[in-house]
Amino acid sequence: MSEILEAVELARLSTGDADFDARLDALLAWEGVSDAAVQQRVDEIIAAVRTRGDAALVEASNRFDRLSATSMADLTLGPARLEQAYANLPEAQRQALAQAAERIRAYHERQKSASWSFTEADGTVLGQQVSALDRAGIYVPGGKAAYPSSVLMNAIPAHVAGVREIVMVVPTPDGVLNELVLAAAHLAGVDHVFTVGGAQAVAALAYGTESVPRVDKIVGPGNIYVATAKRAVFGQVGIDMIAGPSEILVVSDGGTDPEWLAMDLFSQAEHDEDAQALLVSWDAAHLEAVEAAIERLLPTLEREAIVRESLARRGALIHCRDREEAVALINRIAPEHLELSMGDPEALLPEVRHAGAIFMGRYTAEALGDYCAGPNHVLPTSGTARFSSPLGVYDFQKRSSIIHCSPEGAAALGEVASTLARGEALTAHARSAEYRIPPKA
Ligand code: HSO
Ligand code: ZN
Repeated sequence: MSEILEAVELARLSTGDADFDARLDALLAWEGVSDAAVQQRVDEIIAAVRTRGDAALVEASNRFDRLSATSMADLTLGPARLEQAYANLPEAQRQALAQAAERIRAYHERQKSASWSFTEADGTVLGQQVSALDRAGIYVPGGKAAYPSSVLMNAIPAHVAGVREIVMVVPTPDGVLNELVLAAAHLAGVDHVFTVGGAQAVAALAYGTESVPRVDKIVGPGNIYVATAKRAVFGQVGIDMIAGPSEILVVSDGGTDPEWLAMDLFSQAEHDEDAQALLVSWDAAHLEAVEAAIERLLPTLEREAIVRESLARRGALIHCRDREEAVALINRIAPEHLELSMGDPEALLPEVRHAGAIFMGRYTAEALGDYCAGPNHVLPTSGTARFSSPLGVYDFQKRSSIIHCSPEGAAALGEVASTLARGEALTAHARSAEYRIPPKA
């Protein structure tokens, strides 16, 4: 059978269909990380690294990545090596990387939150002091998802927040290093790189070894072993999120070139067979035109097989009645990426409550945001935009509360605290507060 004659397998849904809700739910369903066998292996690896440190880390790396390291020195890259990777890049790549890094940095600078305080009438000062984490660990996947752009997106917010030390881990199966990833690490201000990956790398970052400094938070995507390990060490360290496959929801008013939209859907679908690309429109003829464009353009793709599989597994063209239905769908799906491909996206924007990143108008391809527009491309997936936000500077900052009572303030608050403390039968609390109340004259 000829490839060219093969029709694309892509679900077509209409909000008017009786089974619409069930079909949409089935498309959106995504099983998170929950495999008992994986869990057990991960626990064993973590225990080994925790108790035997570098030796276990070297052993696991040799075994899983087919290396022959004799010590952590063989799995460590210093600043000079990162700088060399940057210097040796082809000029066009070096410039593009530098331009992207600069725009990402400028955008994230605006996210920095500052300490604040205020003074009450009796002189008591209340406030919040913001400080950066001491150390952040960045997990960079090896293999098919080794993205230099993700190094920038994870490390730059940490750097902007003022994190003192940024440690990156990246597996190098068969010893293969990705020079662009190292160059990005140099640009983003990464301090150390260890060429280790998997659960063993997560364990090393969480507990520290003789060579790997213990970090305070681990960010970055990874395979099921990495995700399971991050879950297991949460509490010992902070983590960012457990990311699912990437998704895009395009909402079109019918006025955008169907080929542009087909390629926008492909750009997300080419990440992974489980990635999700959805198109919603109230213009039925337009949906057909995009479907035709998909058929036409699919054979021109380098990653045609992955895209076909992704569209067949989780893609859909969805017809809705009007803009109101489109808005309801957006908020129900809570997509990682939302393209409002229309002439007046501002009219719809205030009604969008749940989306990781919103790409406005016909010209804003998601791909621009993936690399260089400035906002972060690490975004909440699988509907978690209902309660979470893009990775940002705020993920590397934390807050301490400040209370500085004046004598008058201590007296006034002492009365309140004493009453509540006696109500809880915590009399040492009550007396501690009462000591600060001057005796009545
Ligand atoms: N769309 C991906 C990010 C990415 N795209 C990296 C290309 N490189 C997840 O947001
Ligand atoms: Zn992408």
